[in-house]
Amino acid sequence: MSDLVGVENRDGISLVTIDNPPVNALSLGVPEGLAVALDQIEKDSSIRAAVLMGAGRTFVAGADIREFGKIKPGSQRCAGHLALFYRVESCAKPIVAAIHGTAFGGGLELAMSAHYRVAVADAQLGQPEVKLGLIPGAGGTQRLPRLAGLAKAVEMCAQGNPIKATEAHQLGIIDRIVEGDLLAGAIAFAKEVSGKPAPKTRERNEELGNAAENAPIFASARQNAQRKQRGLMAPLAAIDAIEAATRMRFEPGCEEEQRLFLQCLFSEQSKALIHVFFGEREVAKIPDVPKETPTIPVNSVGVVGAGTMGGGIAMVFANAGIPVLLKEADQAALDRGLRTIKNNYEISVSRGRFTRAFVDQRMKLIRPTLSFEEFGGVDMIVEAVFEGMALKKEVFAELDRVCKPGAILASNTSSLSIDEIAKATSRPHLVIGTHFFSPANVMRLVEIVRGAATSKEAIATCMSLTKRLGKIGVLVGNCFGFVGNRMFGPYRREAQFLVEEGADIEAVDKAMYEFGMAMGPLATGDLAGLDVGWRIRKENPQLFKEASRKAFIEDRLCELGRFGQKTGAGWYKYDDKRQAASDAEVSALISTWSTKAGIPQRMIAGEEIVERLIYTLVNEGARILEEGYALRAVDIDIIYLNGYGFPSYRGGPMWYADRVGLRQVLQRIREFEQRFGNWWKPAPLLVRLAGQGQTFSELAAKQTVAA
Ligand code: T1G
Ligand code: NAD
Repeated sequence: MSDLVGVENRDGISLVTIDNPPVNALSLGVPEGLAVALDQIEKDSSIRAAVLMGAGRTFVAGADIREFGKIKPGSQRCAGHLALFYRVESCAKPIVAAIHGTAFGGGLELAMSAHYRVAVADAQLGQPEVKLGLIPGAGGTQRLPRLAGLAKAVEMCAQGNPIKATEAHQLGIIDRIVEGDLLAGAIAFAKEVSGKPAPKTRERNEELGNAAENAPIFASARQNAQRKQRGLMAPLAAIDAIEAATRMRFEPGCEEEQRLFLQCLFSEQSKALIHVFFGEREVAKIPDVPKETPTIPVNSVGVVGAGTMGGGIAMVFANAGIPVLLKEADQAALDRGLRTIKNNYEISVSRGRFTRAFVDQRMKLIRPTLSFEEFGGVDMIVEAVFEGMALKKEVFAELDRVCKPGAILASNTSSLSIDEIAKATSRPHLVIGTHFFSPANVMRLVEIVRGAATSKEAIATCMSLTKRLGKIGVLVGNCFGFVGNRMFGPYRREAQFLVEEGADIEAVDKAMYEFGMAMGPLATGDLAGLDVGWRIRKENPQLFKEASRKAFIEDRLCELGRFGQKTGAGWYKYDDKRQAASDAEVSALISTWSTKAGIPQRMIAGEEIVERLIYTLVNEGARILEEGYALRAVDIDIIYLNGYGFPSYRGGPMWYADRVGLRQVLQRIREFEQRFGNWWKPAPLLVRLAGQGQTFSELAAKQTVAA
């Protein structure tokens, strides 16, 4: 008997407990233990029914994702779950799945193969496989539509979002919501149904509709997937599998599901998304800041500056139920900031994201002020005033004076040195960077910037706080532009070079959009504001003196006041609905200045555009890793997926390079260095890894980031 599955006889009810912490995944030994339990249930005449339950905090959270990498084409591993669940369903004695925590993926498939399901009200049920680039592979696409109906099954499998047990009860997936003790409730239920015929989900076809009524459901689901999950193959495969359930009997339907599942499993997309799944968990681990490091309680915060970022950051804290003191320089700016917050909330209510009551509550948590004197009681401050060192130091000196000794002082600076800012205070150990991304109330990423003196407590506090805010915190070192912007600068510079050499603005953006980026580099510049980079270039000429070539078009655009969407024109011109259109004036400006600079014009293929832009990210990422400003390559990947719209199904720039092959990437970079110039000098780490046939992913985590 596997020690991962326990069986005991409770007065004629067999209690089968899966005990495989932390999430009772169907790891090796669990299906085997379940098979033995089934033998006992079937053979033991004293057993009238059975209850299936997870030990600890959850039911089964799915197949063991770590095992997927070991599955080779032709292996029976996943078909194994299918066969086992068929046996569960075929058992003559009723089996009741008792659900708490999460029943996800193979966990929900197991529960649906049981004859009945009971759950506590706050349990969650879902088929999140598409988030791993997969589809349910153990009968989920065949059983879920039979229980929940077609439309809901398509939604759950194609989008991958969980539902609460209460909704699952209304849908007919769950037979009873158990108040109080789940085990007692499940055993009582099992006693009620023992001796009755055990209903098989696979025989329930009444919810499968007919071709005519189903066609619009599948059509709109496919449209939705192509629009909202652009480039992802798994959502479409999940829809195909569910459609098979409406066209075929159960068993051939499962075979079709298996075929589509294996297609996804062996795809590059799934490998990338599984890398992302574990990456999002890995970035929370900082080798020299162990998880037992004490944290500073944060139950109230102050935000200084209510502009583009300050307003969004105040909403993030209020949404998490943390009271916010929001300070501005003057009443007009404060009113403007509060108006923007209110408008953003109105948009969320109109889109059904928040209820009116929720928004009213949250607005009450945001208290405006014009005085620093009120900051004496707050646990943490996030500063988001204009990007200038002198002003930041002035503000931090004030905060250091008025805030209580243990309060953390964080800056949302996107490029300035945390160490320099900390010099304005008497508490450099409590000064840290919390670099949110615009719009702060939407973007999931927060770069947490470690200064030379920043304490482990301050780091641990900010890492756990970002999780509490529903964000992903990634620890980075204190170099110029930290990790994300340090890579993004050269990326956007290379985009300018491509345009200066003759590539169309639209062609550059289109190539990157088709590669999967949320937006092309030039359109992104217009969104963020071309003046932000212009001011940084003017204030930090030392940063660009090395490169033998300087991009010039954006400076020319800014000199004409074309800052992008905020001024109605940048690389593109914008109408009052911010719809972009190409602008002949810009094309003329480019050819004038490129001719003046003597840059030969040529047609540039999409492939070269993608390679030059992505390999720029990779090369700079390799330098950052080597210099120790990021702990792992996956940290860079998670930053780019959650802060810069890099396609998740490509895993991030460093993972992508690993999959292309570092030798191939290096060879192309060397060719670009030959053709274009020294800014393409390959990063020493890339040269070394390519030489040794290694990958970025194999690099061990650094102990800590460089300050
Ligand atoms: N397999 C292996 N490890 C897993 C795992 C899984 N399914 N789920 C979680 N872990 C690890 C995770 O890496 C972390 O490890 C620890 O458990 C705690 O997780 C056949 C094909 C359940 C909501 O997609 O969504 O079934 O970092 O930090 O925030 O058709 O984990 O501590 O070393 O996330 O409380 C489908 C994935 C699989 C669910 C808990 N199932 N898991 O969240 O903890 S495919 C999923 C989650 C499948 C079938 C198909 C969440 C959670 P470490 P955590 P949490
Ligand atoms: P912004 O110009 O929109 O807002 C700055 C606000 O600070 C203004 O409203 C101004 O009135 C206020 N302010 C100035 N002095 C003040 C003082 N003494 N007390 C209180 N308020 C004061 O700028 P932003 O885009 O929100 O940027 C703020 C910070 O966030 C900068 O450091 C910037 O680099 C960083 N950042 C910006 C973005 C972005 O995309 N805009 C993204 C990440 C980080």
